[in-house]
Amino acid sequence: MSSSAPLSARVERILAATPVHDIHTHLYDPAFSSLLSWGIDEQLTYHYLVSESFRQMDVPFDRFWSASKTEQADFIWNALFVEHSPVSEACRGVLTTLNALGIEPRKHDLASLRKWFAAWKPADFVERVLSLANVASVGMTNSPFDDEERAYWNANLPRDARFRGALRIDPLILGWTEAAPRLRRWGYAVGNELNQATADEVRRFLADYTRKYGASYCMVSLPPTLSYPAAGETAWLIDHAVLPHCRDHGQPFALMMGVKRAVNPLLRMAGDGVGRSDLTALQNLCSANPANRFAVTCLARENQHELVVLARKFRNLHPFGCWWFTNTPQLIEEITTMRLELLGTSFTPQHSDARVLDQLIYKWQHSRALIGRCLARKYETLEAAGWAVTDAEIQRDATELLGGGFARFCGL
Ligand code: HDL
Ligand code: ZN
Repeated sequence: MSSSAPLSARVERILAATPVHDIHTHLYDPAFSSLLSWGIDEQLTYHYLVSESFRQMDVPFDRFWSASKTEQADFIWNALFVEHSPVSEACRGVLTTLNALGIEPRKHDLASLRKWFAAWKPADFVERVLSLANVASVGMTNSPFDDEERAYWNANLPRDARFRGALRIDPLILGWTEAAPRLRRWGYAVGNELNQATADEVRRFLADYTRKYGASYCMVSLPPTLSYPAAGETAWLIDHAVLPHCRDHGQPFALMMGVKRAVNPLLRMAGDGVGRSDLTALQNLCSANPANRFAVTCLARENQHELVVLARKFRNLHPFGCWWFTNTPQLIEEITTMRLELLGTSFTPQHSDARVLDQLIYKWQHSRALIGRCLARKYETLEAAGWAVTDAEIQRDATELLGGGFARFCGL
């Protein structure tokens, strides 16, 4: 397509053709077979749809949770697709995914959809999805505290290099009382007292699992109440173990700020909520630790502008993603435009957070379209000021936004 083509079409073409490095998902290497989630029932029982379906059906919680995955999917399909229009982002995502896979959802009932998915070999389906989504790599969420996952790592299975490790350490820094005895059982001589000897052993634990899981960064999700500096175990472990570990390994510390866990425990994984964080904690982290790098996403819409302004003040702060409840077309456009207008291209607009492999298709089709729309609008204003962008420049920007900038920030 020549440069005389409409700008929006050039941007759309280049973004679609640029493989994305998805920096945060809950997907696993296909070798971790029981942990890799895929197929129509997994898509429909995604916790986003679970919470939405309870609003449209009067199934008692314990009746739902005691049902099979298939029956749960039946409940959800009926409540959100048959009895009501599937206009939510997560519902639309199922339809986008089926459509991209060549299925006309209106012409199928769940039984025939299940038959269609059952015909796939997992390895072939992985290739199909990664190709359709044009995803070059998938950042996993690897928790040393997840026993089922630990067993797969201990089995030393041949790994798919496209599935990249990331060390998830919520239990370590948010639940030290429960984590300390587990570290001791794993051979790390941490005491109950937070002193240098304990810090050294926590750092040895982080280094061992960074190496074992091939992690390119450490990540934690944080409550809106996080304060820093502060007394208490969380700030102490961050200061004395996590940040020195990240400096030793030249890795960023990834913070996902503002989650309120178990707002409604009856919804189980679907029961988490959002709270506005006091980003003074982030300001203090960036300011007090200039040799550390922080990749940060915030869950509250109200935190987005302050996060961007903080990123203007601290070059060791890299905003990323429209996370979870902000992963909607309206908020992706708002947040991405805000970031472009205040940070240029020095941020990472999206991660998928996919839990089900198939979701990579819709999460990236929807986000590429929105990122492209925001970018094209900015390029149009440049052209109006006499600065016509070339395809090569659009490609450079797309590569940076779709994971190249984050890779550089990670020192990869
Ligand atoms: O803590 C996280 O990484 C969140 O992404 C949660 O896993 C959440 O349940 C989720 O999947 N959000 O998209
Ligand atoms: Zn996540």
